[in-house]
Amino acid sequence: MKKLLTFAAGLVFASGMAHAAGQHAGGHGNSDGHHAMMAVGEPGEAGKVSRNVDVVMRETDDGEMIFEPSALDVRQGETIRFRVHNRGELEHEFVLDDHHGVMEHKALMERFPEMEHDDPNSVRLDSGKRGEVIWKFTNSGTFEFACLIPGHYDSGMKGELTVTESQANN
Ligand SMILES: [Cu+2]
Repeated sequence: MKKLLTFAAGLVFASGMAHAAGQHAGGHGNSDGHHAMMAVGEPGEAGKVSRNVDVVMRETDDGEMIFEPSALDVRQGETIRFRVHNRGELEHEFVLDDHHGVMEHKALMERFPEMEHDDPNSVRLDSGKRGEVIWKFTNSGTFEFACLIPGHYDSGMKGELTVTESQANN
């Protein structure tokens, strides 16, 4: 049941996003089109990683939940391996998306707290665990990374991800 819900949710996000952004680039004729059409980019290949970026997730003594660093900068065209480490006491996740996608996903997680998603733009980790997301940033713009486990985003688990337009066309 969880898998079905996850899959259905992905379709809802994708169609909502496509309509909102009016995007037509990419994804046509691709059976995995709902990922390929994401504004933030597409799943990256391990063999094409240009850079590793370390991200820590944890709670603070004064009750916040945070990502370190709290903002990330990449260049358009880069494939990044995000090496995510949950150094907190609670379960956390790292999700990459545009603001619209994050808000939709957040609302869904609040309605279905048991929902699990193993999409390539996210990794969910138990306390003390490490994981990674390999992602290719095909579009420039301002995006987000977030933890959408209910309550966490509003406790501070969000950050801005800026993708700078590449000078050389690669
Ligand atoms: Cu969290």
